[in-house]
Amino acid sequence: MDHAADALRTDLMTITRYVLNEQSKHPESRGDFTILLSHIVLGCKFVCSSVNKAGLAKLIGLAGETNVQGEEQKKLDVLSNDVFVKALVSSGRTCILVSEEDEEATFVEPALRGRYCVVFDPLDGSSNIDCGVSIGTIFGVYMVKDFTEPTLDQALQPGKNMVAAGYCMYGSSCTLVLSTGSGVNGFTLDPSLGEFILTHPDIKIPKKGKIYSVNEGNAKNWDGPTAKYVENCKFPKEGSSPKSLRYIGSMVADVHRTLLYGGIFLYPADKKSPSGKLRVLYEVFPMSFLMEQAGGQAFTGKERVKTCFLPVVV
Ligand code: AFP
Repeated sequence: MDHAADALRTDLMTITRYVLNEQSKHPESRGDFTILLSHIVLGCKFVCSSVNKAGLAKLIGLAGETNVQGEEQKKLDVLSNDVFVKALVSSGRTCILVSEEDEEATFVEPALRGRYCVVFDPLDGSSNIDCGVSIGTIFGVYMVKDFTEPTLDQALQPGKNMVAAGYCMYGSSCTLVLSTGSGVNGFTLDPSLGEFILTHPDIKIPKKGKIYSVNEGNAKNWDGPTAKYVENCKFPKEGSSPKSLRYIGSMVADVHRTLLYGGIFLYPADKKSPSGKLRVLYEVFPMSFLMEQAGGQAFTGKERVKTCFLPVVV
């Protein structure tokens, strides 16, 4: 990339401009998705700013703690959930929200209902917050046929029915990766402009990768084929080089690296977690959507993730 030319670039493709361009390709579109996305983007900016300030503001403390002003503090993941729920409800384009932080789905009040159901993990990788490692928000969007009377089964749809998915990674930079079903694009937040700018157009996962990514601490509980696969990454047949191991423990960061550098990320089911640890609806389905849109694959080990309900490997 020519950084000098980049610095002089004045014709910026912001995420809003990008989505409006896409919208204009569908004359029947009423702009609902554009509005929904602008509210998701607002949530991402808010959480990014909170993550950046977390150390200073002591947002990383336990929920229920009080700060020096005697105000109750919210843990970062609780705060992020509040931010996204409010942003999504106020968009007027959602009818059901399913969040990793809430035990029950949120049914939006009738006056604010719209035709989308959003499933999301507001702050995934939260065990990494206290040490400043990359974390992220993951989201998937379904369309609901009859949004006047939404029911829970409209949120419990297979991944293949998703109409859009993405994640925002809060790392050394803040990057929002999005697919609306025709490829994957990455946008980086320019803090001076407060805008996400298209920096990674049409992401395609490299055909071959030299990295495998897995929590090997679980190896003693893996089944035979999984153990054999990982063994082969380390001790390949004569003539091939071993793969490198990279594991962050924050799915957004591990998937982001896999999308850009190639390779495999897996969280296999094991004796301790027979259905795997990753949450199907708001972790595995959105990431599988993105992987496939970027030319990659997502498997449970037995079948394509997007057509099933119990995936264990991405
Ligand atoms: P937390 O949000 O509890 O940190 O979980 C993160 C996560 O769901 C996913 O982002 C990681 O890939 C995975 O769990 C890490 O799990 P291990 O810590 O068991 O490796």
